Amino acid sequence: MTVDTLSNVSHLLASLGLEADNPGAFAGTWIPTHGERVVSLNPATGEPIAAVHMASVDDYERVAAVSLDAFREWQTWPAPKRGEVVRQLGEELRRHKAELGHLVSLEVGKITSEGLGEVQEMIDMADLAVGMSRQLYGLSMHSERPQHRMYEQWHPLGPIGVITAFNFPVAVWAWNAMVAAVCGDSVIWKPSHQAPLTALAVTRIADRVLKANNAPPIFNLAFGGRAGVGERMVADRRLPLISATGSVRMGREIGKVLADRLGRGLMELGGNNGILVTDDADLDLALRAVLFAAVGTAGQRCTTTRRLFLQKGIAAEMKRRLVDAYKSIRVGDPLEPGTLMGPLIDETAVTNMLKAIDTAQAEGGKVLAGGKRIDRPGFFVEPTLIEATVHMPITCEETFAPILYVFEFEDLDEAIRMHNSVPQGLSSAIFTLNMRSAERFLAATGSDCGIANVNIGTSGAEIGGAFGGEKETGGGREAGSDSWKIYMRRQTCTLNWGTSLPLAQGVEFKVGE
Ligand code: UN1
Repeated sequence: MTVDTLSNVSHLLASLGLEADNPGAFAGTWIPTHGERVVSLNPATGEPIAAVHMASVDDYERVAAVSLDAFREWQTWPAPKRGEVVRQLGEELRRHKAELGHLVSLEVGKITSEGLGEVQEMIDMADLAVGMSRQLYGLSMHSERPQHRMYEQWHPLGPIGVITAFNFPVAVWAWNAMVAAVCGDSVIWKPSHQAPLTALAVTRIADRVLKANNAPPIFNLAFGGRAGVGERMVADRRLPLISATGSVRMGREIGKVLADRLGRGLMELGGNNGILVTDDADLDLALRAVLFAAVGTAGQRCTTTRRLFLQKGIAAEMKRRLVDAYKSIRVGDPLEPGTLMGPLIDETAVTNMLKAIDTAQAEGGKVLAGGKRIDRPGFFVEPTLIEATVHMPITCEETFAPILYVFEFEDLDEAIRMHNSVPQGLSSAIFTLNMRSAERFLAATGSDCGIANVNIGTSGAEIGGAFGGEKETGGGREAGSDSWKIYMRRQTCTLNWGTSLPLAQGVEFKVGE
């Protein structure tokens, strides 16, 4: 089915098995929920799409019990067999890419190509996880004792709690769920308050694949509030790992609860990502990259470029070109071809953006482009460029909106200092054609972020690498590389196949001599 044939919303919902009113809890089957009714709005019009009934804490208990049982069985499946189920899930998502991408656009306002990209990110994660299912390697070590063998192995961990945000309503679940599944874990998903429908649609698809394979119900869902389901889930000792994407404030609250029960946390929190552009940079490339990274997804990615550092020699020209480009960005219906920027997610997001612009101006910033709400239904704003200095406190904050603060610098050391002076540490980039400048940025004394790019913007990371950031971004790593390790428990095994009992460190303990 193509996007064109799905222009009718009820047709789209029906094609994904959704109704006008939906239960917001899945525990191997959809269960009646007892919480508040939440209407998911189309941020491009402010109109309702469909409603979901939240799970209560009691509903959550049912979900958790089913997830624990599912885990107990699933952990006994060989990892490559688990991978085969994930492979089929990837295939099923491929089949539904158009509808799911369209629903992402409708529910969170992403432009068509980004809505489809979001689904592609899930498919890519499935493919990656299938490969991982045969590569969950442990090391073997040389024992210091004769006739001993020492090695480590990785076992499934348990039911994993996954809390996602509206801006990547399904891809971030896939980062966690696909990997957790091949690792032998079950997943309880608490999707965003602002994007429950895409989560429901994906859970339906995943459930079909599990049932077709006679697999236990490892992909469950509890759509609930932060207070209530969220708090219960984070405090739930049956869940050895909580993976949470959201604000620094949310991460701090979760971190405290996890610290108290000594649970594992995988945090992907705020970013305040910067791009440095040096005098020798390819400015055409830099301009295109800054635009996608600062304006794409209406500035609502954790990897969005929020700070731009321009070297003095090119600063005036880059600003001029940026102002022209900002004025020509097509803002509007995200599903219309040619639109580059859709709406913000809701009214609060608009208010927060306008407040940040006011604060920036009060702190001495100068608006170079944009700065206003667009007068039409929905939550549309102008992409905004603000000339700033690092002494403005607002530039240390993440405002989830398309505001780009522009700074100037003389030399690279100064730029790196300015760049690293914020509390967040997710993504970073430098535009330069000078090898020394590039390496300076990537050195240990360079960018302090979890992601550092050269001649590429801060957003749009590939899933093959480990994704996450340092400092207040929370330190978690998801998706590729060896991120799978957090979803498993490591066991160090030492096996004595000899006839004596030598002790490590040369300790003697001879009983009866
Ligand atoms: C997020 O905004 O929470 O690198 C994740 C990117 C995307 C993921 C963003 N692949 O921009």
